[in-house]
Amino acid sequence: MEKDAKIYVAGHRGLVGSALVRALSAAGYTNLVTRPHQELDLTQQAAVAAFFQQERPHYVFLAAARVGGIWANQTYPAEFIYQNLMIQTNVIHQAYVSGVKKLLFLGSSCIYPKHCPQPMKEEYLLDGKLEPTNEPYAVAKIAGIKMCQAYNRQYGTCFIAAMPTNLYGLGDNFDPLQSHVIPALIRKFHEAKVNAAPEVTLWGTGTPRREFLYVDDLADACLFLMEHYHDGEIINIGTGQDLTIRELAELIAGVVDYQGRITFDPSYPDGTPQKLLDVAKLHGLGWQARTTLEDGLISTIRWFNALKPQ
Ligand code: GFB
Repeated sequence: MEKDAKIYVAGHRGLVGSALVRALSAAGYTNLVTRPHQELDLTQQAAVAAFFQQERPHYVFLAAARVGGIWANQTYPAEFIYQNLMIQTNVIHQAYVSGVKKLLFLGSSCIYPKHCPQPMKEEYLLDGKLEPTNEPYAVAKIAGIKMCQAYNRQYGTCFIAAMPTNLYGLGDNFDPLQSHVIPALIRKFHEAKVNAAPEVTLWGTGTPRREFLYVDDLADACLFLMEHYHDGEIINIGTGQDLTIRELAELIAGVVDYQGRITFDPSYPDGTPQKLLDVAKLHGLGWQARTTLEDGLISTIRWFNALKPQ
């Protein structure tokens, strides 16, 4: 990507999009195009077509999506499948129509089967049944992958698709119900400490294993892939390391300095038993995550505390 190339970051106010804007700006890219949701609703076909005709970006990072944790996925399945299908279909199609040089579509590690061998290699896509808690979201993301590949095959586009593992970091959603596990736990432990609560109850059994990537590392990987990856096959982005939700909870409680009891409520769903990406392909290209989970948590908690003073 030339430093003055016009680059559209779709979803620039979200966790991923805002990290992409930080990374692109820091790397000296000067011609970024963004639109807040109030000005451009990406679920609206005509509005997206008009935007692409007007702006004609050279490169697109497609980070706009309806996302949420396990509860949000279970509670709003229709919104998750509808909004994601609409957003990605409109953006990918208009990127083709307006002659975008290259597009990066962001999927998710939940596209892999529920009982996938671990770590999950790219080739396991569509090898088995999906995890029911997020099937509508995963189906939308799989449609996005297949759409990129179909357009590449039929129209000769260069649309690449990367699958990040569970993400966290600055700009995350800390809603107690709708968020992913890391922001939820940061908030729960923070509030328990402030209120001197003797116990914090978390969802599920605490035994599922998850891999977490700091969102600024993800943004770095996305820029790297825009420069160095031109293949239509999907590529995983992760750290290659996982831990149990209980271990994660103990780590976050330690950073927040919460000393009460941690209990689990198994009436809440666990989701997939393990989600660990095989990152050999990405490592082979020369990219590796830099931020340890502990350092990433410290930065995220600092950001959260600045946002919500006690
Ligand atoms: O991050 P999370 O919501 O999503 O939950 P998934 C991860 C694990 O943490 C689950 C447990 O086993 C939860 O039961 N957990 C414990 C909690 N306490 C809490 C809590 O207070 N809040 C939350 N949210 N979880 C999502 C998918 O799955 O992963 C999305 O639903 C997406 O589609 C995302 O792919 C990356 O890892 O289970």
